[in-house]
Amino acid sequence: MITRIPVTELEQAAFCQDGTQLMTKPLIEELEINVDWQEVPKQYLRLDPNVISERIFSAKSKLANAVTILGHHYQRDEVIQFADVIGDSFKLSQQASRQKSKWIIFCGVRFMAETADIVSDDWQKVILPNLAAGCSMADMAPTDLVQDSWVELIANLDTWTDVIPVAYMNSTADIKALCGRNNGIICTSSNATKAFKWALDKGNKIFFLPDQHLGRNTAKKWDIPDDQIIVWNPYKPLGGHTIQEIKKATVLLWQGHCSVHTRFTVKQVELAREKFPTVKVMVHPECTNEVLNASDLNGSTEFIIDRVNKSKKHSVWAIGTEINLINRLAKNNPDKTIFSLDSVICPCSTMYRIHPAYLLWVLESIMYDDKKPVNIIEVDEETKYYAKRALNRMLVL
Ligand code: CIZ
Repeated sequence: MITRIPVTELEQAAFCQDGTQLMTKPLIEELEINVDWQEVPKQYLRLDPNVISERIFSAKSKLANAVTILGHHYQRDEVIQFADVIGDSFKLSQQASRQKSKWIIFCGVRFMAETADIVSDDWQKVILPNLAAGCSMADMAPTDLVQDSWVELIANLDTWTDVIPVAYMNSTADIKALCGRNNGIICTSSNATKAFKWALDKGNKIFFLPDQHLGRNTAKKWDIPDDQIIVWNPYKPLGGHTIQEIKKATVLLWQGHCSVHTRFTVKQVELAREKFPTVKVMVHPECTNEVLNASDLNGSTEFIIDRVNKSKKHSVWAIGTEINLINRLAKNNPDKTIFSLDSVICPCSTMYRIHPAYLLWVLESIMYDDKKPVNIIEVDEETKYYAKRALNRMLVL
């Protein structure tokens, strides 16, 4: 059997390191890490990070209101310092639809820039600084495989409206559009519970993609029994199940995962508790169900930030999410002890590909000749139409 592992997944551990801080180096040195990088003009390769910062400040002030920079929480500080808005993918997309600038530079990953293009006006242009910044989870659900699985699934059910596709925001525009075409909806990690209720009011099954862990954790919040939650393996006929199993299932989970959040383990939770008896363990719902059960709290990126910021002085937090976000929380809350559950420093390798030199390159491209911008992300009209339909259903939840 041939399976396709996305290159973004194979390269996920590329930036992991033991015990040292992540430090931005000239791009040429970071390119030595052997992952897929987009080529940039040679003049950007050797620039010192301080020089890059000065030039970004200068380009940003010259472009003024023509440009908005959106920075995802998982970006490095050297990029975040230039963000006009910082947020999770949903908040940033909402912001994209409210901005009045022509150029929206999305420092995040491809599916986020696609969503920004879907919700922004036609005269606005969305730019992703490095086109190699995919998302390994979104890449685990490529259009052709999902489309074939969907056709196979509905062909084996009594009526196709029995099953409602629910896609996590962290999916490609094509997958969002598949939901829009087929009575489905989009959700984020903060409204997945409501989206499940919405879907089960309409049909009797959910086809959830691409993250099996968020799907399983959400199904469990609704007390859906284990034998009604199955994983759909797209490389096997009928996802690896019998027709009886499919008919019995309430939730079918696409076999995808987040490479950052699946690094966290129950053992790490136990070690944190041994070392700090008063610790509160908080994890993202893209972690496995075992890790969620071992933790004290779980929630979306915005939930994690809010809880830590509002917690008492001297509180101790072990957190299971992306390391740039955890480091920033620790820096902004010096009166608390905040650390990652995982002792290995392992940033999201696709987010980390937005080296500041790429941000400088795209800004200067607009500044010197705005007829020849680079790295525009454009979703075609039909995909936009259906993806928007699924996104709009989420907005009324
Ligand atoms: O969608 C996002 O921004 C991520 C990665 C997670 C979340 O909980 O917001």
